[in-house]
Amino acid sequence: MTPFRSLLALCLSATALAALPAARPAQAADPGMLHIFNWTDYTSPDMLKKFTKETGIKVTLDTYDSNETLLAKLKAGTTGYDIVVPSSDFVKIFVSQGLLQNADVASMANFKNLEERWKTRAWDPQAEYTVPWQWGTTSFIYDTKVYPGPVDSLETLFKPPAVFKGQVGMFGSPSEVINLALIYLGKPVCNSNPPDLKEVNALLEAQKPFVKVYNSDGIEDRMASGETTMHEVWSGDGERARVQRPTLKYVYAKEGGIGWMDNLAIPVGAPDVENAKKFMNFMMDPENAALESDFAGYQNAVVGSNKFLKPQLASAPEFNPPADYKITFAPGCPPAATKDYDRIWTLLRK
Ligand code: SPD
Repeated sequence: MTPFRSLLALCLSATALAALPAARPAQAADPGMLHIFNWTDYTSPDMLKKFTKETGIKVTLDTYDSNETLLAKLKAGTTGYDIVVPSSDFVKIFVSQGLLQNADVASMANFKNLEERWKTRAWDPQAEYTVPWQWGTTSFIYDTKVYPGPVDSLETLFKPPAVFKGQVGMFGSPSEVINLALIYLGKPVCNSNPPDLKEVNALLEAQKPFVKVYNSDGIEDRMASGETTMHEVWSGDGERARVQRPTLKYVYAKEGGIGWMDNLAIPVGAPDVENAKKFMNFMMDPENAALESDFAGYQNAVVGSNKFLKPQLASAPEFNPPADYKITFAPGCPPAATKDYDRIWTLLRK
């Protein structure tokens, strides 16, 4: 981990999800403050400093590990957060449960800076609730020193060679693990077809002896230190791990992978909606979006940001999927599929 990132990790360890109170106490608007709740290792300290310098608004940051965790927190009641960052496949679930505010994003001054293809998105067709944050792909990374390969299939992750016994990391949330398993099996994602889910169940149970940990946090450290030698991963976290351990390789599998976009949104009950909107608008500026991409390792949706990127990221393989790579953007799973996923997950984690 670079000194820059270890500093952030140090700050975040104090706010790791396990140590979080169930919710920040509900509070009146705290003038000059913005409370952000975002995924772990996903918020550029330089970008936050610039935001505070330009607006005078101070920022607090707490972190979480999955959409499921964020959903549970928001459902439990007012959290005291002004900004949360749900993924594309969860935005509609949050909106349908009345957990997000309409922020009229399309009317914001910097909205014009978004790439045309991201101005409206399937999960927010009128650009009301969300601003694109970062997008990337989900696949896996492995250490070529441990297993020379070649590797071109998700089979290596789900039916690992013997050398990976007890060495594999998988994400810690049902939607992320089961949707990728369905891609490997050539089945539709968000699937509640019993025979398909039976196959998924068998696949994951057979993979289990190879799995050391189901955890979406700490992947970069585990892979950089060699604690795990293969891991399900998001592309940017894979890039960050590979920079530290150059023998790691992110796989663009022949079966394809999952695509997603994480999105800034304002939860119902946010203490300071105006500060939240200022932050949303700030993130649609090319230089600010590039600062964030440089830190996290993912693409953003802002035209003109690429010229501000570090060359190391701009040319990274994890940042540049091959043109013919099949990327499936998962839709929000219907309640029936979510229930089935939870059942498979509970059995797996016993
Ligand atoms: N380091 C955190 C990266 C967060 C990525 N979110 C991806 C969600 C995909 N469902």
